[in-house]
Amino acid sequence: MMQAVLQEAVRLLRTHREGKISLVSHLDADGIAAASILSKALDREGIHHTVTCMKLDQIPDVEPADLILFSDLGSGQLNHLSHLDHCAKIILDHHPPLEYSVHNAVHVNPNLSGYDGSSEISGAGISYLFARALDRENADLAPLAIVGACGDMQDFGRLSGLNREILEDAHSTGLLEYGDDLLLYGRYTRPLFKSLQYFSDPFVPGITGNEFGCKQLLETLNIGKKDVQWVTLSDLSFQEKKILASELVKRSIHHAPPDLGRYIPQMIIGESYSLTHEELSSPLKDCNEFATCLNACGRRGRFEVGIEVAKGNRGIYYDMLVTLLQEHRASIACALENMSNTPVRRISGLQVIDGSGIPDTIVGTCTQMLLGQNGIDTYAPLMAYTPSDRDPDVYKISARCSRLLLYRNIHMGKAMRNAAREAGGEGGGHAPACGAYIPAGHLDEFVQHFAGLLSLQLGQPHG
Ligand SMILES: [Mn+2]
Repeated sequence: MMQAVLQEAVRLLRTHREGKISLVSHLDADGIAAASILSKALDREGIHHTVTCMKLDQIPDVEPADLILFSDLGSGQLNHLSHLDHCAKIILDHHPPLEYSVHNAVHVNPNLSGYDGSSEISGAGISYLFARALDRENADLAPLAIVGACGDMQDFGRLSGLNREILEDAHSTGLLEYGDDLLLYGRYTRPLFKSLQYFSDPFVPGITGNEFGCKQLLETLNIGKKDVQWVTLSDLSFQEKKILASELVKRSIHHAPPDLGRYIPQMIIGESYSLTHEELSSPLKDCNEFATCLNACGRRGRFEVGIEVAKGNRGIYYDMLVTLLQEHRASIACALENMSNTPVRRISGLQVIDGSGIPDTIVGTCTQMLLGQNGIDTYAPLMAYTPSDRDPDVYKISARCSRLLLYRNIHMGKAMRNAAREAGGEGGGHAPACGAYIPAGHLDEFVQHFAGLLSLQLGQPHG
């Protein structure tokens, strides 16, 4: 089904190959991975092009070209493309499409072909399928599609659907390996106690956010150090990982709501994805960390650095990426510090925090990290708002929840989309992570709607 429309997109590209071509992608990890795949594929065809990554609210500013390829955005913004009616367009997106007809466009979206774009394939994945339709040789770009899927948190449990097919492509090129492991962040790059300290979904009592507790546990279990040096998760033996995993499972099951306890093990042990050709201590080795690096480039306003590195250009670009990652982490740490005394309001089951101290580019990440801190309940959704960079009369909204709540069939992205529309804004996203832009005067109305819709999803009384 999707093959036909992919072929149509390939033909459209070939007809315009001598014209002015621009790539427009989303300014997040998935979007930057998507742009990297497309840019590399066009380079290989000898097709000149420009690349821009942007936030969704910048789409009305997209400049005309003979052909514009949109990746990881577009489907939800079909109503904002009318100024580009005269340009040929290829839209490669996995977000829910608007029912809106666009002129002069080939629209590739898995949701239109019976797939679930929220879990089965990312924007980078669709872009990869396009690149592969262009030339089978582009199969070596499959690892970047996995990075994009990780960036969009589609690796929950394990990659499935079209992502699974792409994973097999990536594996068969020998560029990626996967297998079960503890789902700790910093597998190759962080001392084990740090990986534990930052592990927050599910919340592990005495471990999450507790450096001393992490060191103490590792000492008790007699793992985590080689001679006097801290090791990383990847240095542990299978047996050591098993001991550590069962301790984490035991502790978090005690803390989790009874109906969710049985899902805890699969949150702690699951599939991890590593790139075989990256150096062992590189933040590009693990696909999830690679995604963080791309995200950091985007958030720091330097998406082109992420694209160069993803396309395989290292050296100076790699050094810049590492610096951007450090700056990104420092700005998050600073914002979290500013937020440490901010009170949290409860509206039905929704926790709401005024995030005015947080730059709008990292409000999502900060919201994620606030779960389980400062008395914020890990097992209830958290929403933060902050003035948008672009327009102080508009609020940028971000919401996050534990992925355990997905087992109660929460889908915050859908609730966000509907509540935003009701309040005269725009929003949407994934089940455990989403965002919106809301006119300042409609914030309270939006929060009420959003809280109400979440209560309905969770089957709780609202009011
Ligand atoms: Mn995406």
